[in-house]
Amino acid sequence: MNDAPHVIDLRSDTITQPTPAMREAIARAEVGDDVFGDDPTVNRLEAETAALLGKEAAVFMPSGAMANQVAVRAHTEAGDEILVEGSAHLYYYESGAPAALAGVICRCLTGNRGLFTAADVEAALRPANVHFAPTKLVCVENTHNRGGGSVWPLAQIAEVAAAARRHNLRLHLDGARLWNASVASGVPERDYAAHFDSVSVCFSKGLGAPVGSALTGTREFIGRARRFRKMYGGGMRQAGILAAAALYALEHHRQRLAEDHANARLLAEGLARLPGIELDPALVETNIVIFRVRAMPVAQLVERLNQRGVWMLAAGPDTVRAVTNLMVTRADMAVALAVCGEVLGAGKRDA
Ligand code: TLP
Repeated sequence: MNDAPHVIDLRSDTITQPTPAMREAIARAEVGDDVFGDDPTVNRLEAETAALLGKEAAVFMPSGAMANQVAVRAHTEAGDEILVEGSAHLYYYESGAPAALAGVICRCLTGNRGLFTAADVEAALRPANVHFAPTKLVCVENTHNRGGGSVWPLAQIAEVAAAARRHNLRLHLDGARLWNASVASGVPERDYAAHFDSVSVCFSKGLGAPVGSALTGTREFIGRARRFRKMYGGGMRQAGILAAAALYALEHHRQRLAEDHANARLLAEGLARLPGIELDPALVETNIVIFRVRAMPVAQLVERLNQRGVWMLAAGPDTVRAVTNLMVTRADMAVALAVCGEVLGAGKRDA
């Protein structure tokens, strides 16, 4: 029996656990040694992911970070420069991997909620000259995590891509939450993907698979990526166990992301009404809510919420992030808001 108190876990959509039906799909998975290319379930997942994104090929990866870093490695040579927004996951949260693993330098663009423009790309470029690291790659993140789950307008992506092409730059999309962008905007994943040479996607965030991502691109690029996946220690064996969960998630959990988005909006609207919180709910487009806290130190708020079973994470010195996901319901949003109200009210009395 499980007597643990009900926790409303909004730390991330990575906390999602496989549902009973997903566990059944895992149990039934046919497997083989994927390093030999023998795993039928991995092969099916790769084919379906590539088709969904309109790409020639895909390779299954253990994590989103590996998918991004293999992409950077496969697009560049040591000493190259890549253009990336300054709070993009690939730069901000991946342990310095572009420098450590690919030997590239990151030139950071300043985005608006993570989104930058073609003019930002143009302004960052320098003429070919022995003094400068050659710029090779532009990286985009959609939705943008630290941007608050922001969705790129397709036209803005097209302009950025056109600028990159004018200067012979390649383009990579960190589409860890591309599914959320598509559900929110109605733009199919493949329409976003069409502007990029490579796209990484995650099955283990909002889609709810326990593990797994994919990198997609041309057959030739994915062949090269497979070598770096192996080099980075990401060659997996009977990975069909994981691919089965990802296939199940692709089929059954994409459309339900709309529920996560509605819950996030509900949470944001309630939070915006609380004292000492700064947030524009109209900016909450998907499942990520980032808000500024004026009422008390962020660490104190997070700690007090945590003690009452509402789990969120500090996103910066005065910001908190809440991510709606498969494990929380609309009713949980009301409970979370009531708890936030109590904690912030108490904070005011303590002051
Ligand atoms: N994001 C995690 C943390 O690492 C911050 C989260 O809780 O949101 N791209 C994007 C846009 C991501 O948000 C993440 C994970 C990744 C890549 C990396 O995926 P994993 O964790 O599978 O390596």
